Amino acid sequence: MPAELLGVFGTGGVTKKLPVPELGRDELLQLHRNMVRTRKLDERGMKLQRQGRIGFYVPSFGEEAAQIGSAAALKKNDWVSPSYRQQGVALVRGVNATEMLDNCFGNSGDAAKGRQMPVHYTFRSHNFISIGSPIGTQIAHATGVAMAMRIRGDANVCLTYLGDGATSSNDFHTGLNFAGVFKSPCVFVCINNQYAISLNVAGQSGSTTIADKARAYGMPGVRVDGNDVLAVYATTLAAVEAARQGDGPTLLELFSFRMGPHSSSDDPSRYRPKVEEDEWRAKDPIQRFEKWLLENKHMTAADMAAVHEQAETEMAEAAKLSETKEAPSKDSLFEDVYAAMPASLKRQQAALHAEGDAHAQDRNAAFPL
Ligand SMILES: Cc1ncc(C[n+]2csc(CCOP(=O)(O)OP(=O)(O)O)c2C)c(N)n1
Repeated sequence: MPAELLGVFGTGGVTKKLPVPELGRDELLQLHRNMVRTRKLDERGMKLQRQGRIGFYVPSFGEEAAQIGSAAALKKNDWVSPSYRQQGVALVRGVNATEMLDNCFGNSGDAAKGRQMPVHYTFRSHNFISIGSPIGTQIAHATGVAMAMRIRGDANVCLTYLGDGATSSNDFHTGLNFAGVFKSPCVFVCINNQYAISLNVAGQSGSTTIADKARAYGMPGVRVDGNDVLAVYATTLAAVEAARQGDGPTLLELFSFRMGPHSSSDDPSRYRPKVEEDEWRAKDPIQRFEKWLLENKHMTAADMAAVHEQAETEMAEAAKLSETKEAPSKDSLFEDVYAAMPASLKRQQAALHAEGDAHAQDRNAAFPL
């Protein structure tokens, strides 16, 4: 029998209802605030790209509940091994929007010193591992990180994010197989947004659900309404605590939908029926949570409007600040590889300086994606 679909709100095809998790009002409001901040950051990122001010962006529209609910279940010392659609997770980990947009601008504030693609963040002090573009590599990294923590005797968990497409990668098998055998304290969170760029999940997997795949690796597979932030929080917390107590890994499938394009280079109208998009727009995770918050009298409509306005201002100001920062220095090109720079690199560095501003006009060349 395929895995049940769990939910707290009880709509959206849920087959098993969960109790409301024990969260105080401040925690509920924090979940809401971070979901709205994620939406506003994505809107800002897309606008910056459309205006030609950054080269590329990857929005996570529709996946706010999946990101915020799962990340909220982690403790400060836990680790995250993310995919490239996890800006909401970074916000929950305490990264500020300017730090993220610094990466998108590739400026001197960027932790990756402008050497990465936009939206490929790395935040060591927030236990947020560098994002890599090759699909699935973060899964095997997470298993290894979790195993290393266990060998060191830390009571920490590593949570990794992957898309439905990533379940076809070699690293999915490698990571889940190893974790299943050695009981790594790891949680595999698959945000099933139903598309790997243009390929629908049915073209990706012969399995009825992604959660069902867990059985083959000897771990629980849990399928959750990924647009229900309370269900995501409750199920992730249970999986994280099981891993922390030595009970081994879990595969969570957060069933959701990518409401926007795959990236700023994509046009989903070429491969996705509009009726499907309309159907999922009606299940917008922010609107669903807001409905619940209103019904349960945790917030008023005016409170919500204020949160949206603050988040809008926060992201506009972050973008303004990032855009004023200078590019990384030319000398940073030569840093971080050798403790003592070899003579060959010193010659190249001198040659670069001798060129002066000869290639200044190339600086604003269009990004190739
Ligand atoms: C190994 C590898 N193959 C192909 C690609 C090109 N690619 C980039 S994103 C993507 C789709 C991934 O889909 P999914 O894992 O479902 O995640 P989503 O983008 O939906 O969040 C592909 C095929 C890649 N980056 N790496």
